[in-house]
Amino acid sequence: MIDIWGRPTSICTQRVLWACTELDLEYNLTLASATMGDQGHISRGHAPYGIVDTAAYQVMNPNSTVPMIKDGSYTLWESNAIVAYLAMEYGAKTLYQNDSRVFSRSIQWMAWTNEHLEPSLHTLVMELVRLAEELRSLEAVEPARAEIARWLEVLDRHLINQPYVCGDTFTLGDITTGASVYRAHLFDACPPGLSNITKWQGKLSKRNGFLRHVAPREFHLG
Ligand SMILES: N[C@@H](CCC(=O)N[C@@H](CS)C(=O)NCC(=O)O)C(=O)O
Repeated sequence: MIDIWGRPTSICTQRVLWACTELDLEYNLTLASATMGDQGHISRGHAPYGIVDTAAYQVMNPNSTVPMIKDGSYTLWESNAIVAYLAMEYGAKTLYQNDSRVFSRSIQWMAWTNEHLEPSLHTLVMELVRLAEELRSLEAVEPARAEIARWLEVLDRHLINQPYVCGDTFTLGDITTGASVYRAHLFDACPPGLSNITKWQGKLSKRNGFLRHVAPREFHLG
């Protein structure tokens, strides 16, 4: 049994939970966060789940962020590292065909997602949903959408000749990238006409891990 600390509204936690579902892994999820709770963000007066600011948690994750996992005595933070660990440990064949080139190509797209999509997605989720209205900077919204759109055009061109980010088969790379692109779509940052992305998202949207951990709109817009 793997212990996971996180929250359903965290895109980084969603990656880990989706990977567990792909791999049929049993896990125990402890809700944890310094900024979000059941009702929403702390800036709107809501109580956070907590735990991340305790000394016991910080020994395992000095960043006080989520997600984090504990598998036996092994602790790990950084969601893409966690997804990579789960794939190597429990699903090399399932999530990267046990092929180091496919694994590295997956990591390439996971890093691309963090580098090019996540900062602007963070802006959108904070400014449009999470922050109390008096704290929002709405002038940041359109530049964030434009930045995401620019990179999604790169991804769309990449998907012209292949159904998944690493080729013909679903991999861990599709988990991280797919969840973030879904969020971009919910925040109107996905320009019309990117038909290869639409086809790819259509395939991802049928997977159990996506349906359970990423698809619910309230995980992004709540
Ligand atoms: N790059 C890190 C980011 C970690 C991070 O900032 N996580 C967010 C949630 S996606 C967080 O902990 N937010 C503050 C909180 O919930 O207390 C990862 O991928 O795990």
